Amino acid sequence: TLATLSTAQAAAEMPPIPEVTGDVVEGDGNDYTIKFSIGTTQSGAQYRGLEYFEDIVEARSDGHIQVELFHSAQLGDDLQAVSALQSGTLEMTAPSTSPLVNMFPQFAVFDLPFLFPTPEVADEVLDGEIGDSMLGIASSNGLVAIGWAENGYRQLTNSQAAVDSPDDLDGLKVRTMQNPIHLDIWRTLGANPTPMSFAELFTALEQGVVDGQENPWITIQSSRFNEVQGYASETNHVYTPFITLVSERFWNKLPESYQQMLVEAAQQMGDYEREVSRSLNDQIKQELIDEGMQITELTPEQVTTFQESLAPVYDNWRDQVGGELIDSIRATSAQ
Ligand code: TK8
Repeated sequence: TLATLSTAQAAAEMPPIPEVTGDVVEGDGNDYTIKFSIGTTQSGAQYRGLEYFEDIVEARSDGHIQVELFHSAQLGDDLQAVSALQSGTLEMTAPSTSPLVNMFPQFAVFDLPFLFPTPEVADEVLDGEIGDSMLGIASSNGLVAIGWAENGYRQLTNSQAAVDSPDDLDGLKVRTMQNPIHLDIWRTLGANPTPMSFAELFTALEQGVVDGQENPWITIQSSRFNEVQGYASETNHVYTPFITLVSERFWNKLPESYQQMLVEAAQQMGDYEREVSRSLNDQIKQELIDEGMQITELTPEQVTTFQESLAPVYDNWRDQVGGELIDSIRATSAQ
């Protein structure tokens, strides 16, 4: 089918999985298995990153750690996978930060609209002091947070009509992640938002339970949302990271040498996954157009209209997120 074919083409043009670097690490003589589950599909950038992670960990542990990969929420959606980590029935997952905001209120910074103007700014924040402190915050509640990757810049899709201004959103039923800032964003824009797990989304779009959703191009295509959504708008309204999490129960069984190696592998995976995601972004947008999706690109003035409409969201969340944090990210952007 067309969808399978284009997925295969996209895969062919992904940057190749790098060679594993780094020495074999001495463990404690025991063998371990890591089940690593994600919500996105096998044809996305995230899964490709996991394949690299598997290569690194199996090579550097000399086969003493086996990594088993699960995609498409086979072992649960983002929230279910996180609670499986907490209870110790799953070893690793990499959710979007947004569904975790009730557990880690500081993550709300990643939900503020238009805060990260470029991927470079996102990298500086994630790979710098702010990102490190967020990993520290998320290393609690039975979780150990060991790195960042990206879901990416989110784009609106819908089944009804082209959207280039908040006026077009009046009453549109938009699925959001399970996150109060996202709900606020779409309410503020005049839409009718419903929070829902990603695992239920395709069916909800197909059956018309919701009219639209928002996700990065690569997630839209790899989940084949374009088969049930005729229109898209290049809004880039939120930049969503993926956070790499390990079950603390599992982590505490590992010798320190393996813990350190997993941190290094998560960093290498995150760098590579972001490279894949970014190199595919424009290519996949074009493929979506070729497959018949009508994509509306916004003029700078139209983007400004969205930004101005969303000013109240900053007023509502500034205290929870922390004014200083917002200002320091703005200062990073201004450099
Ligand atoms: C995948 C999710 C997804 C996210 C969402 O597990 O729920 O819309 O963007 O990609 O993390």
